[in-house]
Amino acid sequence: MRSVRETAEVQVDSWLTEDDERSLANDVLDGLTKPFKELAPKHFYDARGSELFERICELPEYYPTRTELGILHAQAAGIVAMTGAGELVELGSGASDKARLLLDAMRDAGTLARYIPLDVSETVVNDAAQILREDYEGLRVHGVVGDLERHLEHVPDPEAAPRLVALLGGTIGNFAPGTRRGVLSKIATLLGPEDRLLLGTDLVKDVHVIEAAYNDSAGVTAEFNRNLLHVVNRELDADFDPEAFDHVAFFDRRHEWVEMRLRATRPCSVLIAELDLRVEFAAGEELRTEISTKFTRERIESDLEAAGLELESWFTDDQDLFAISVSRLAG
Ligand code: AVJ
Repeated sequence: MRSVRETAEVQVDSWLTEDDERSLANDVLDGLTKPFKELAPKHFYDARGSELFERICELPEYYPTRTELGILHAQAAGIVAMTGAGELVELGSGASDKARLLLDAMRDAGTLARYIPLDVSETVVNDAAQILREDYEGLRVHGVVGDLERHLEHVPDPEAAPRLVALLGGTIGNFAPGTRRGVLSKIATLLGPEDRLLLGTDLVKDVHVIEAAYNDSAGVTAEFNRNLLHVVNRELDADFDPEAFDHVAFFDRRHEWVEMRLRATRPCSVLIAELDLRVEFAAGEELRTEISTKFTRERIESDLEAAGLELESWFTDDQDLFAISVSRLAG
């Protein structure tokens, strides 16, 4: 006889293929041979990069994480009451402290059934699955290891309870406007009529506040930025001297985004052995490593609308630093 235990079950599916493992190689080949060199920010997050990002979140200058947590803390119960949600789909889940606030609210409301974290890091998904299953009795976890630009169709179908699909932390701000609309449209396909999208976005504000958040005095963001070169060195057998690059971060008012760059302080000739590629940097030449968009409510509403979504609630902090919007399929 098979013993049936009344405990939660965990399932984790990985959709990453060998091609995806080549994605750094492809991005480096493409990005470092462009007239203005660039690399995608998703490659920051190896183990050391993830650790540095967690340290960034604790810096006094870096307001987004703690502000978003404060908003969630204040609003989670209301959001769950308003939606009746019993399932959380978290895209780019990372460390699961934000998920916990929503799962707590669902547990308190008696609706909690399932958690579906999606992240490119298998470790992140496995760890979240393991820890949350232990902490929430009866919770089922169905993890998806994949890229939110390409693997959303592998998010399991909804069950009876309404779901919240959450894209928090301001991650959506990493995408350029056109890509962003595509991502939001794909996310909309995960929603049924009773489901909601929770989107965390950093807001346009005093440029000094924004720029300080990306130029912290302890230099953690600079290390995080340079870590990208360590990733390329290790993964593609390259010989970047990360110390030859300065961290640059500034707010571009016209595009309303922060740009992070790495600036060569001297001429650098870099061999990327695995790609059989030599890349030359002139002294002062810059490599763009990230954009981080700062939003207005109008911009979010129009992006949502373009994706077939309708803004339902707008939650912010008392200084209007950061916002969590709740939206649903346009009726
Ligand atoms: C994780 C993309 C939201 O854009 O603020 C923090 C990453 N980069 N400091 C952001 C980041 C530099 C962060 N996101």
